[in-house]
Amino acid sequence: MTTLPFPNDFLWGAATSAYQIEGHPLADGAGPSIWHRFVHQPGRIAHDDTGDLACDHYHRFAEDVALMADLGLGAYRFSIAWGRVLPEGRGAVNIKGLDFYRRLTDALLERGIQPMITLYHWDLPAALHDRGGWLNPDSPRWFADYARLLFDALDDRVPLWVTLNEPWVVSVLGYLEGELAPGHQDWFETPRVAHHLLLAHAEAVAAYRASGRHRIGLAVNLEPQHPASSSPDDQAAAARRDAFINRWFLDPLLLGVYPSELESLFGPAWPGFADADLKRIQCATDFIGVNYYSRGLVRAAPNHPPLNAVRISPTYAPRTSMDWEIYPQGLTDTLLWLKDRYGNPPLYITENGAAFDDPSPCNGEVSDPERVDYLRTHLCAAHAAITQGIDLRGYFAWSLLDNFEWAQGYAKRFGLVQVDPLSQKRTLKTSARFYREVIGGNGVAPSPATG
Ligand code: PNW
Repeated sequence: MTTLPFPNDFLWGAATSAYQIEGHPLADGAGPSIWHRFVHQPGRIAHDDTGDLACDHYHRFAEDVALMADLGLGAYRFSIAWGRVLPEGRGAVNIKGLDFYRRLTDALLERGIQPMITLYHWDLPAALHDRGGWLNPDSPRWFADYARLLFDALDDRVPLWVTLNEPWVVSVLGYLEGELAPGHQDWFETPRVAHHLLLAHAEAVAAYRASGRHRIGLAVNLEPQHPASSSPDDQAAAARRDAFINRWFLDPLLLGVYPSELESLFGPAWPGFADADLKRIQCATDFIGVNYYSRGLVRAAPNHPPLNAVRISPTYAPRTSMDWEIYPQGLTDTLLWLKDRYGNPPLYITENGAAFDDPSPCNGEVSDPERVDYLRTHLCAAHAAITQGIDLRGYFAWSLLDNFEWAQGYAKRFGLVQVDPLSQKRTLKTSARFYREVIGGNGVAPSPATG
């Protein structure tokens, strides 16, 4: 069988986030998050689903860690709910909340699974939101204080840290489009939130340099932007969207400047930022985490400020049940673009995966050939970029479990493992078995037919 081999020390993992899987968001003294509030506003989430129970991982983490071991995972990326550890977001520590993450970390290490901890996957403590949240210039310091607490508690056992998950999604879907918590639609707020998130990352990295002994990075969502037609308007729209999505956070972090396009896009809503801030933001980050799902096919749309561009779903192309085009080549292109533009930084694919309408279990297994195909083609795409010299250290499938897919609730399922929302029963999908073989062989066969 022809298999494409991955580097010897390549890390094979799967990813989740706290609010999406844990359930019991107020248990043991935890403070509510903006997500807890948001889901309890009627009409915000499909079917008014909530994360109140989610995958009940808060109680079932030992079973879930056993599942990970069964799949042969070498690493697991999870996030910490800030409000479990600091119910008010700052100040008094809730030891029971911290203990949950200590027990989870130890359970992983006992099975030889390396933890990668994301400090912020969107669940800001509501108490901090009431003080302005990410709009408050003190927010980077709040975040760094919280980060320092976790470094002190867990860095002796945790080799990989991610400060923020997808600051673009936090800023744009949370503060401009309003689809995610806190549900604002204000383009004066958006660039300020983005700036404070970049400063928060920088402050946390600075705190890590003082005491941390391992590696810390940032996870960003990236997608190549292609014009939907050869018209100059569509081409210009795709270029704007590239600056807006792919370069907004990475240019200041790695090159020390915001893309100049942003100022013209936001016009009067773009604040001037101090040079000292930009100096602070351009900080040594040990790796970039890449969350890759699809590409953007972009059409000019004059009535859609600030971008005047929209992403369309090509009806002729294969799509997932999120309506996202399946476009593996875009992963190779994204990884090579990172190498060329930013000088070959160390990379992890911190998320990659797909939602499909899976069937019910049959003979103890869930058949999901489309997800197997998605994973196979994207792993081949990652391999192609490795052969062209990128420094890719690991791959994390999104997601280990079917979970709470934000505004889509439980309707969209990304898991390698099916979770029945009523019985909480976990059932392996074919894709989980496929991934176990990839991990076992440290490589991927390009097509089942050649096997
Ligand atoms: C990521 N976009 O979100 C998140 O990190 C996960 O929590 C989430 O479950 C997963 O992708 C699947 O949606 C994204 O519009 C949400 O470009 C939206 C976009 C990208 C990523």
